[in-house]
Amino acid sequence: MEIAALAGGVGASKLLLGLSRVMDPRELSIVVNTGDDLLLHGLSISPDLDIVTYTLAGLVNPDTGWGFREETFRALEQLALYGRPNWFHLGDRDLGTHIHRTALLREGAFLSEAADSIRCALGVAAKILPMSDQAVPTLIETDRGRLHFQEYLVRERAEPTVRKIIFGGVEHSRPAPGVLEALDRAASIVICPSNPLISIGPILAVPGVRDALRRRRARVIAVCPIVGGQSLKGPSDRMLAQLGFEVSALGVARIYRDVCATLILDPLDAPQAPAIESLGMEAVVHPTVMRTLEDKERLAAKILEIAAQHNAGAAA
Ligand code: FO1
Repeated sequence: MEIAALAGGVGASKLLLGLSRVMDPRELSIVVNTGDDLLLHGLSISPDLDIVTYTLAGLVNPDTGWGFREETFRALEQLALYGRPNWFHLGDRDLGTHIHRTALLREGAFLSEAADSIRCALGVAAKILPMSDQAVPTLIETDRGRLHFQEYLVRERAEPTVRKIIFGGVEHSRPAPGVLEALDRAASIVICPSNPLISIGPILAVPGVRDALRRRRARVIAVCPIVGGQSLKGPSDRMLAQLGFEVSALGVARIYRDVCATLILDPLDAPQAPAIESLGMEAVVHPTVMRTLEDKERLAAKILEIAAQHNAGAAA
């Protein structure tokens, strides 16, 4: 049973690790947000692609959820000595990835080919696809001016008030090779528990992707990233509120209702299930907070159970 997933970074990777352990990972295709990508020190950096790849390779730093475990930062110290910005913490080993990706792109490769090269070298069996081979930077219009997403999140610590989110040049982008095929072929499509606006939003904005999900809406399962009115990771809750969205499972359901038929929400939010169902979605109550490997595998197994039901329903 093939599964496709739409993913941001840290939150998504927890679920993807669970999925890759309870199914044949070769049947898992992951479409990753690249709106967070940035150019720094002349290097092409793709944080979400790397977070997903390092996590599935068992190499991610467990404390941060990004970067390599047991990383050192000697090169960054040296860059700072030369007066270069050091607010984005690039580790020594991580820099190897960025140098390799940048070299491949300079040699004429596409981002999807670079992502595949890194995935294969790190021994990851699941397919990892960037949402697009074209650059679609996520820009945040704030009370302190327009910022690149990483400047907003990391340099400014998500402190500025968000007024608008812009997916730069998205109208000229195309889904990367394999993305639409994976979405069309999958028994189920999983929207990982990532920020709906700045992690999943950019993927859905690539021309053709939202329509692909709408066509397969009955097979789309989203895991709610908001639990008890708070985001599981990062500034999603603040950002949703600043842009006028309700910070709740119901608020997330409203954002996804056109592309998704099933929303998995935490038992803490069970009282919202009837309101979610009145939007024409199925609300499945299941623990979504993933602290341990067992939590990740349990949620992944629940998703496979729903996917199998979808499959059986379609066959009947
Ligand atoms: N997040 C931080 O909060 N601070 C950092 O210095 C930082 C560096 C970094 C380097 C490589 C990488 O792949 C990810 C990194 N992240 C860092 C995470 C990243 O900014 C975000 O978590 C994602 O872009 C959002 O999914």
